[in-house]
Amino acid sequence: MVGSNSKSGSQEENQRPNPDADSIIPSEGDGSVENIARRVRESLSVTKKHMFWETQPVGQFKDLGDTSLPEGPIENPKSEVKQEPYNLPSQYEWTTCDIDSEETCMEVYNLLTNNYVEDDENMFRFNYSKEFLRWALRAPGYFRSWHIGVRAKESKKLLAFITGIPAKIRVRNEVVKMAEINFLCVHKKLRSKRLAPVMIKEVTRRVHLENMWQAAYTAGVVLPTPIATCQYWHRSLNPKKLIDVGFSRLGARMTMSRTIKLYKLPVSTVTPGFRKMELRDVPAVTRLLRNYLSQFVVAPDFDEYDVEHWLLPIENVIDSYLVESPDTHEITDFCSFYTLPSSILGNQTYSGLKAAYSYYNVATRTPLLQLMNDALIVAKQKDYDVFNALDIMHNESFLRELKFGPGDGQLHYYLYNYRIKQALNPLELGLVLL
Ligand code: MYA
Repeated sequence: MVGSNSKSGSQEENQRPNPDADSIIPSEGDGSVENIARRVRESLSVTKKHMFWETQPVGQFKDLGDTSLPEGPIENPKSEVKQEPYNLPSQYEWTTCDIDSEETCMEVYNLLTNNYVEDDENMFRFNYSKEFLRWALRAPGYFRSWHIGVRAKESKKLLAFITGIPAKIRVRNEVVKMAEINFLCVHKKLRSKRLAPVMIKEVTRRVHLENMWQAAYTAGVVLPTPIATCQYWHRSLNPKKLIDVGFSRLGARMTMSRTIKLYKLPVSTVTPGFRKMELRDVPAVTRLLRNYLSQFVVAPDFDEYDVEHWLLPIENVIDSYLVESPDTHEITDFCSFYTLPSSILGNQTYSGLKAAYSYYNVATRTPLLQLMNDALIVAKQKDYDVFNALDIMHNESFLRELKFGPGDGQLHYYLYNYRIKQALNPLELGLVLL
């Protein structure tokens, strides 16, 4: 999961005719008020007490820099796993959410639509679609018991949610069966009552019951201890709307018409043999992807079932394109993005933002820059307002040139019960969580 609803950074933005790297990258040296505030917040987080997280088998801030600690599992599997659920305050009860049920899926959708992740200024809130939730939660080999809700005992209203799905994740040379934890959400009226720790303990217990002992997750907040901290970048496709709704700002010395011209894209893709992925492409795409992901320190270990589930196109959920050589019919390149709209809070004209998020991209023959430009062109054809990408994998090589601008959101990656000696550079990460 994304865990961070980022919008375009407030610095100069990238609405310049020829954005040059030095002028638009905030990175460490950026002195904008937002970035200074964020760095102060983050340094405070490291000294903050974490009553719950300090009790968990995760990297602890006090151990930062202690290279004597070994990499790998922090604690051994337990010989016995608690059989009964954790206790909730008496007015609430556990429920297992059957995402196949239209009614339950609607309840989850409504809870998240009204209470899930917002940006720092509360202008946008993620609005995962029901189809997306079904796709995200019905992963190969999924356990229904890992889709956990909390209801009010009396009214039966769904008030909180957390999910896990099984995944094989490779850390260096070790493939580990993990849970990917996502969609942790507590109704706004029930915040700060320490419900989240109980939910995390309960999902942990249910993961342990399936004999899995590690997990991966992402969040916009700093917790003990990120294995990597990444940044979102945004490529305007509909700059006028993005500026009108406050997602981005008009750059200095820029007019609206110059901005629109700057972000204009060709009407059709340029790479010969560029087409939508089909079921028959699963073996070739799996080979491409496995080979590509093998270079990263942390990456999923995808087999053909995973590729079929995670990459075969589903309208308004996941888009995948590839390049089939017109001569040899070999599949040489691949790109994909998922659809995650955000609700626009309190705007008279617009209610939603249609955002594409870069997923997995592999270029072996076509330059990655050209492949991603074609992805932008398809996203524009499909009426997306913005195309987002993290600075992970090889994404940095195309972000600036394709006129992405840095966002104000950071995304921290975490592993549960697995120590990494040193924080990773985003370039070493080959994992995208939804
Ligand atoms: S990230 C998306 C998280 N969701 C949102 O941001 C939606 C909007 N916010 C909310 O719904 C609530 O604010 C949430 C917290 C539910 C986030 N990850 O109950 P509290 C710690 C982990 O009083 P609330 C995603 O889905 C916080 O530091 N912990 O707080 C991945 C404090 O602990 P400590 C978090 O605000 C989730 C404690 O909770 C997060 O009412 C991965 C306070 O609890 C967070 N995002 O509710 C979960 N935010 O005192 C971990 C706050 O120690 C999975 N907290 O600082 C771990 C692996 C489990 C499986 C293991 C298997 C082996």
